[in-house]
Amino acid sequence: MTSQTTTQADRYAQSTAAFAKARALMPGGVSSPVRAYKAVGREPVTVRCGKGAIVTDIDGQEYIDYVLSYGPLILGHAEESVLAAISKAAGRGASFGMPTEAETQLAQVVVDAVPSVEVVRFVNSGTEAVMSAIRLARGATGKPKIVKCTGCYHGHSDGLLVQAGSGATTLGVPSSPGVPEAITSNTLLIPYNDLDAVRSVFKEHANQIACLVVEPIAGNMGCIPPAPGYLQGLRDLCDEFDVLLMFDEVMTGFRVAYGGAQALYGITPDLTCLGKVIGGGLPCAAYGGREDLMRQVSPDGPIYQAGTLSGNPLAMAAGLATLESLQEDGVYEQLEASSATLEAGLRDAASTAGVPIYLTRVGSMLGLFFSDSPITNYEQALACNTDRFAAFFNSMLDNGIILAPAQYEAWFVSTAHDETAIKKTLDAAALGFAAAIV
Ligand code: KE4
Repeated sequence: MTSQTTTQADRYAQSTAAFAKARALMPGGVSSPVRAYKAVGREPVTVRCGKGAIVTDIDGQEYIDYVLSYGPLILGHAEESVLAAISKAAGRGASFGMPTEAETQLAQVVVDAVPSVEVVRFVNSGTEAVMSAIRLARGATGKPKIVKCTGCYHGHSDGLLVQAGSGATTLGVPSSPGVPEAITSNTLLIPYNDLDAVRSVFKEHANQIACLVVEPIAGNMGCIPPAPGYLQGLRDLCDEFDVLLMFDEVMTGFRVAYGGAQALYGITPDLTCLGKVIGGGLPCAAYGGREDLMRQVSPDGPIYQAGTLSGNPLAMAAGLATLESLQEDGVYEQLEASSATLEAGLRDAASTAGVPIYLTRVGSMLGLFFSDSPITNYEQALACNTDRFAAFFNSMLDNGIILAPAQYEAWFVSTAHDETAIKKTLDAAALGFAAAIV
């Protein structure tokens, strides 16, 4: 029996029935594992629709949404200008497999916005963006190895499904069946926020490392900002050891600032991966960077990468409408103000309930850790009290607030999260922290 009482079971009756059907047909009943709610000990709600900051489940219950599709919906659900752009594009045809002006328009917006991007290629997911950018880094440098941080997630391509294995140099070993060790042996793992570890692995594998890929703000072990000087240190060490620096800004791009984390912190990588916000909720991602590197991508150069639906006109339209809205004066200031109010209120509510938390925030991206000590890397994140997180999550859901169902995800705020939504969230959080004292 799940953690729901009988009346709660009635509240979620349609979702429960729908999830049973889904489970019969799809692994875990979902199209992506985190959505199955395994980490919080209950069945997920099935969503009927969304509008602004609210999603409504098929039982008719409304929730203030901090998942926002794990980041893309920075303007909230079903935003009018995005809907209109998608509808207009759809009326002209869904896909052509031929150049369209919309791709060039969105490419121009990305190149103008993101400091490192001189040339850009659109793909369909963040996984595809990072996988392709790594192939480019290896092809351009002729070096086989890559370096990533434990706790950072860059999609599910084989070489990135690794965990620290045995061996002094933290050689990557597969974190999933089906991934050959021959592939993960080229992936080297280091802790996040540790420049000594970077220097050490660069020295040990000198001349073998094509790139270091990193989330400039880690968003897949909760939200963990870079330590002061960390990103500059990465830039300096990559220059010293002739390693390409790749920022995975799939989550942070256009989220924490219009130019992403690289604009916010003033550090320019050699390659950048984007996703989520640039598609406005439709499947769209991209990789880009220095022109001398990107011109090596097919058909300009020999490094192959392709995609039937890459640059899809509907996704381009949704992305263009979204990024155009983000160019308006005051948008990021509004996101900053509402997110800061949420942060302060969460701190107060946890303090009142006597629950130790470690709360992080960069712009409209937050991390709430049930921990009485700071969280700066994956090892520390793993030590969090996930039972308290689950209790908090379930209480929030039952009180009309829907969060990502795992301690190791971030909260996202949209321009649609107004004062009323934030206040309702904080009222629910007071109950949630009281429930979390387990
Ligand atoms: P996708 O392949 O899911 O579009 O992107 C992979 C990816 C790459 N890089 C970063 C920094 C990411 O955050 C992601 C995907 N983020 C997760 C959220 N933790 C997507 C949610 C999911 O897997 O369902």
